[in-house]
Amino acid sequence: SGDDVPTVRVGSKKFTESVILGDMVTQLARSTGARAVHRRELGGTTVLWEALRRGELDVYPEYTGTLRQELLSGRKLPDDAALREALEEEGLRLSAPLGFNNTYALGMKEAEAERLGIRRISDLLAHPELRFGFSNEFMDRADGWPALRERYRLPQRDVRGLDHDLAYRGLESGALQVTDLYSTDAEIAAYGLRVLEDDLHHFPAYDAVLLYRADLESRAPDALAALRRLEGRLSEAEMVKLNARARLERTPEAQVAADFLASTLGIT
Ligand code: PBE
Repeated sequence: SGDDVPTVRVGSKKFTESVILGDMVTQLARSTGARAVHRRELGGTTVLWEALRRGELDVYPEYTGTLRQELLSGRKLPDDAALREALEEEGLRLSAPLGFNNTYALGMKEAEAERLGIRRISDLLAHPELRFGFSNEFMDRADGWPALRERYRLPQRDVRGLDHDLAYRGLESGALQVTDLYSTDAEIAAYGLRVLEDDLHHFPAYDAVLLYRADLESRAPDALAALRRLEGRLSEAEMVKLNARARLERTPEAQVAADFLASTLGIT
């Protein structure tokens, strides 16, 4: 009967890549006959994490570095086994990595970085006058601006928070000179930005994974198996291309997701 059809509740964060991945998950779940709802752009990292823990969501795309440095930053997690164990205590599990790392990085317009001789984050020490603009979440996170400033002893004081999607236009107009990039953003190449070397290795790896409630394994095993077909299937180059279709060509995320599933996994 229809009552046997499980419902999978999917979430995504407020940025394009997260929505594309959420749409892939939603479509994969539906391909097994499950019902799936996608709460798109539900909020920032903490909002998604809390909704999952409260049982309002079953699954959302997350990043290993975000789990380690932000969500579980109070705990000692020397390796992946320790990370999985800490999540298990919350009733949560991880897929294997999807295949790409989306790290934070600092970026500047190529010509300006060249003129000022800036290649590494350490080079910013010699330019206290630069105008910084960081995504709101980066301003607050345990791996974000306060820790980065301390690690590199950065002297800049003209630092503001903004919506990540506005940062690229801010660089274009000159309102900002330095911003946090997400390394799979299509704008990095499109706007000709220089990604500064993280020479003190402040940022960890942010491998994309699916974070899900352990009870999904008994409640919707077929849907979960379908989602896990994304494991190891998304290279960094592929993810940049998908982000470019959505952000630069304005193709709806659901269409980008559907085209990827059709061409890579033969799911229509
Ligand atoms: N990231 C880098 C962040 C945003 C940019 C993908 C690791 C995150 O969503 O956790």
